[in-house]
Amino acid sequence: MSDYTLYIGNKAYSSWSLRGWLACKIAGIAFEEALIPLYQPDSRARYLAFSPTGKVPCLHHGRRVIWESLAIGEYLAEQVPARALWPRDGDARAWARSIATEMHGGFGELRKAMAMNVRRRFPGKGRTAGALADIARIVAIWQETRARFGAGGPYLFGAEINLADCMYAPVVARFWTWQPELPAPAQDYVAALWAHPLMRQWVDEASREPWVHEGYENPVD
Ligand SMILES: N[C@@H](CCC(=O)N[C@@H](CS)C(=O)NCC(=O)O)C(=O)O
Repeated sequence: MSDYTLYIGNKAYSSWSLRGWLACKIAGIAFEEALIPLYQPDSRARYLAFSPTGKVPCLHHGRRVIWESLAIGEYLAEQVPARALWPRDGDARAWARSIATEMHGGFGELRKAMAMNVRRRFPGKGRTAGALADIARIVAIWQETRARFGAGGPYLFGAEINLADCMYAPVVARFWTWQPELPAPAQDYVAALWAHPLMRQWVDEASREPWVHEGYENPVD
């Protein structure tokens, strides 16, 4: 039995879980996946039993508990240095950490207006002024990152996805669902990450989940 356990929420909706799960996958660790659905009467109590914040994702490694998606990424980068979860080049690594942290702490308007639901498409909806402002900044981040560091492949830092891509993966999922207008380079990045085998696996598993939460199924505008 693996001594890593990753606690996550519904694959259809849990954007933070997707980040933690992708980080575990690209780290190449063997881990048990404990999916505990959100929005059930007992969800809060169940989450508090494994996570001090009562939130997912949460990684257990032996006696260690690591919560917060970015902390999980940092922990795995330290545990599995051979995998280069952050870029090896110092300039690229500083940049990657900055854009990952900007995602972790920001873009609340986008998150509010365009929730992640990898099973549904709501083209043209959710375009609040705040969401559009967040999208403009994200497009600029992607464009500049790819221009500086992405020459070797379709992802932010080239040929392989790293922790920065993990942090932006739920944004890619949101863009697939809500289809905001994007310049071609951003569309290309969305298409590349959406087609990545790990994203395909996540979406496929989400499509087989039984749980439906109305809050994610009916856009207001
Ligand atoms: N900043 C946290 C956010 C975690 C988070 O908000 N997770 C949501 C699911 S996507 C959650 O657990 N919600 C349950 C709750 O708030 O009761 C992280 O990076 O992991």
